[in-house]
Amino acid sequence: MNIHEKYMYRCIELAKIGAAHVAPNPMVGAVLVYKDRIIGEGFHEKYGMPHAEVNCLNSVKDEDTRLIPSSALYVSLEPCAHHGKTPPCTDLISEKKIPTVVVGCRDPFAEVNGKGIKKLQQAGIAVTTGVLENECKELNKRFFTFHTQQRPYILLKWAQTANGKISANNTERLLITNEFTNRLVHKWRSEEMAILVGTNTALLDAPELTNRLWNGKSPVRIVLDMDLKLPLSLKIFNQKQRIIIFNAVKYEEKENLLFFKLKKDNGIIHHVLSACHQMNIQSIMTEGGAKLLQSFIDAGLWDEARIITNTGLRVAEGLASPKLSHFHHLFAQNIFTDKIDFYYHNTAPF
Ligand code: AOF
Ligand code: ZN
Repeated sequence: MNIHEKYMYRCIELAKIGAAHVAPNPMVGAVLVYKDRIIGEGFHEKYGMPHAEVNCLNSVKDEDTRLIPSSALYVSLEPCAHHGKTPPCTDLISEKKIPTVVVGCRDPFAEVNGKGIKKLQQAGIAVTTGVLENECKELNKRFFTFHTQQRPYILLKWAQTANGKISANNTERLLITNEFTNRLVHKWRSEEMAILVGTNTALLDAPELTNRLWNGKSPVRIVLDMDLKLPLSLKIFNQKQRIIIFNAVKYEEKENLLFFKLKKDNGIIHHVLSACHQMNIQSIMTEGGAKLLQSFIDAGLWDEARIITNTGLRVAEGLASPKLSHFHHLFAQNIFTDKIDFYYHNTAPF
């Protein structure tokens, strides 16, 4: 590991502390280094609040401020050049007379996208880019997918028995995963902006789709109910969190319920994703059912899959789980008899 990478890893570590508080902004970390000594550190802590660079420079001790014009600033994402909720970081970097900036990766957000690096260079600052570029992009895989593909990052999740069934052949809900895994799944829910299920899952499983077994924000709930068949008495419609009901009947908004009308044709998934993009939903976890998951897979519209297999459970008959294709297996994790396989679509994206 070279010296640039060492400090960029620290930026990534810092950035991660902002997880769950900064979306739809990216997680960003910054480190200020004077002669191989860190004199300032910061990260983007909360959406709408100061950027990593600002917090990093504010953290410099009084006795070290005179060193700022001789230091190098490391930042995991290209410094912004636009006026958003906060002023441009590039201006601050120039004002502080920082001579060297090392950037992890370019910001894909249209308002920045290269303009930050250009502005720094025009101010006579030496800029090095692409240090741990893949790691920095992966850190913000949701943000990158949203801005480069104009759709949310799609995480598929399902649980299956050892013989590949996601439900038994009766109306009773089949509980596949153990209580530790359930907590992990709720943690995952807290990390995504939205959670999506189809009509049958909403009806038969009657889930609440909140992350009540974990801390933090619950995702926005999304249900596909084209013909508005679901009774409003279902738990999913409670007022605990916002719910978007994609349907082909009406557009109506009341309190936490948004009925969003879509064209009913064979491009429904595309319509859902572009509506989510319009609503600034950066990531979606799709929890089922099998048909809906399979249509995402078949359309090639997914980024990551987490499949939980209870290796100790078999049912004689049941609904077959979806079949993943074009995947890259990342790793597996075991929680008692539950085995969780993590996959990326195609090869690792970054
Ligand atoms: C940075 N450093 O720490 C972050 C950046 O509305 P604002 O002002 O918060 O700007 C949000 C945009 O700024 C966001 O979409 C992304 O392009 C960039 N985020 N940039 O220089 C940071 N979080
Ligand atoms: Zn900024």
